[in-house]
Amino acid sequence: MPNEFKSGFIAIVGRPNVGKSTLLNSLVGEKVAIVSNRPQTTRNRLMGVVCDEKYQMVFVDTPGIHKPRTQLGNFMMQAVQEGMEGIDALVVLVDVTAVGPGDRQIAEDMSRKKLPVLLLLNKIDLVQPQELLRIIDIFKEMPFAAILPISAKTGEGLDTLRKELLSRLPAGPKYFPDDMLTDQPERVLCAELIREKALRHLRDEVPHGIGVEILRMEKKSDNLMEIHADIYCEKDSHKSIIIGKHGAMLSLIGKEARIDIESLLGMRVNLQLWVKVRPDWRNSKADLRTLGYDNRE
Ligand SMILES: Nc1nc2c(ncn2[C@@H]2O[C@H](COP(=O)(O)OP(=O)(O)OP(=O)(O)O)[C@@H](O)[C@H]2O)c(=O)[nH]1
Ligand SMILES: [Mg+2]
Repeated sequence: MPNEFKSGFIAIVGRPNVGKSTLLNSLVGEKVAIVSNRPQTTRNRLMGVVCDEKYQMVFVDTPGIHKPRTQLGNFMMQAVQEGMEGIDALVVLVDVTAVGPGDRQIAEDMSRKKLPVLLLLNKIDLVQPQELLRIIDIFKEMPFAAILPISAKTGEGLDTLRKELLSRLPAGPKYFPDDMLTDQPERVLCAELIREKALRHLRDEVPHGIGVEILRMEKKSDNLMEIHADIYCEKDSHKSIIIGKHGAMLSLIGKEARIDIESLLGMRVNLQLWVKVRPDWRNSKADLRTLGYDNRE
């Protein structure tokens, strides 16, 4: 039946930093996932819902595929696996400015899955057409349902992507209400926005060891939310960097996070941040559980 409602779950996978979360946000039209130019920004799987009168596409963003070196890394890779369970289609992203053997291996493995798999060549706004042709050549023998050049950032190619996906989705129900954009609770979104600002301003090994725990969210009036959060880091030296000279770095992170959280919650926010040293928290079961990186459902 040509007019049947279509729906389905579509996982977004690929190496770290290729633009998976940027793509999710562009498709949803709102920021539901944090984005940074540091690899391993996304640590958990999360959903973004895209609706129309004819369809509902539920995109599942996943952490970048990498070799885990910590318990947190194991959790992230498990989130990738779980993100690919029960899906109707899969999109594999590569960054056209940085295609390596890891991308080839992932593309090869994913292209053989028994469901529609699309390869997205992302960040085409950064390369010349000649270079794009060379990259298409690398993947063209692999059994993808389609290979599409896109820019998650500018939106180029996303209409074609939606059409290609729609033509491959089954008839199905509306899984989520029209106004639901993501499965992430406000508390998690707030913690993520704080982490995003920390990633933006910190470098070297500091970003990887950052975790954010929301301790308390308390509505003080109709128009004011008070939020207390801890920023975890792994060493005293990292703590000094995060706090910065006379507290300048922490106050910058706090200010930027507060602006985003205010627009998310639609009210004024009083954001109180503390920095805590938690040596090796990425290998501590208790800390991972506190931060929501828990393998048990
Ligand atoms: N120029 C350009 N930059 C992009 C594009 N898509 C993503 N980026 C940038 O690439 C970086 C990584 O983007 P993310 O969306 O965080 O990548 P990711 O694949 O989710 O990364 P992980 O969560 O670490 O696996 C950010 O700096 C984005 O702004 C694009 O189409 N063009
Ligand atoms: Mg991401």
